Amino acid sequence: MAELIELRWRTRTVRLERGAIMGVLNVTPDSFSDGGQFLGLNAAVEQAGAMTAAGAAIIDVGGESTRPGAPVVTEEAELERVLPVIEAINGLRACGELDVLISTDTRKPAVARAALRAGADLVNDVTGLRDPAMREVCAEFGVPAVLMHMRGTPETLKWSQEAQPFTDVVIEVRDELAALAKQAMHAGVPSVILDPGFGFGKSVEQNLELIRRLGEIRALGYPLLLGASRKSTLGRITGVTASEQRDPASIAAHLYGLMTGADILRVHDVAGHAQAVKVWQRLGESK
Ligand code: HH2
Repeated sequence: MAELIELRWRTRTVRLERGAIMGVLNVTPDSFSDGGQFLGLNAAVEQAGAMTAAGAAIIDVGGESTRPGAPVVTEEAELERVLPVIEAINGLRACGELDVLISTDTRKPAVARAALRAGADLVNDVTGLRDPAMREVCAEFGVPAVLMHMRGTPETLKWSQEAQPFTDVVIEVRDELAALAKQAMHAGVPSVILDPGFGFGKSVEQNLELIRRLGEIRALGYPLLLGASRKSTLGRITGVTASEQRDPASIAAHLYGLMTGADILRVHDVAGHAQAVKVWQRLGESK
């Protein structure tokens, strides 16, 4: 039996196996890997169904790319992209056709609020709920949140892969995430999942060091999410320039991350990861 991790809502608790998969569903024209592929409602909902059938426990619906240089998306445009998709997935769940959690990948409080109203179960915020209004929304709806690490303040944050100066990247990311978690819990967010922010303002070596020493962040006692899927660090290591061809590299990075402390993997290739995770889970079972 695989180890379980607990996500808490105000009114319920969900237990997921370690190695649970969050499938990426970007409803954007410009995401670095799947941009433009799932812009139409039918294509997006079909992909959500395919990812669920392949083993995703969570579908992460995003309407704004975080790739370096991506244009800022207005609240209206982001809502227009993600709401119909969340409503449709929620509708399929209501009639028993899909069994999956929905997360809203946004840093905008109004988008998070509307997404939660439309049926999203949790919030995935790459800015770590730094904005007090984001903490308020999660507390008000009583939902868990993924707090990702990225250096900067809400005013100065820009999507950047320029490596930030860290003396010890793992200790500093751990301490910054601990402070964000404390802030969120204090505001009444029922539970949080921490994420080191692979590829966000970190060098290749810093990203690798984070994966090698995830256990030090896991020791804070919160579930840990890792999102290395198809990212440019993997391209730099392997020389594979087309991001959609980096799934084998993604699986290698994620399996290593599971060994060092990750609980949930945020991935594009759900089927490939589901196979790999099953084998990893069986290998970890004692006879
Ligand atoms: N990475 C991306 C977006 N959201 N959320 C979490 N929690 N962790 C991550 O590592 C993370 C994230 C970037 O990847 P992707 O969504 O594939 O691309 P884009 O931002 O271009 O849409």
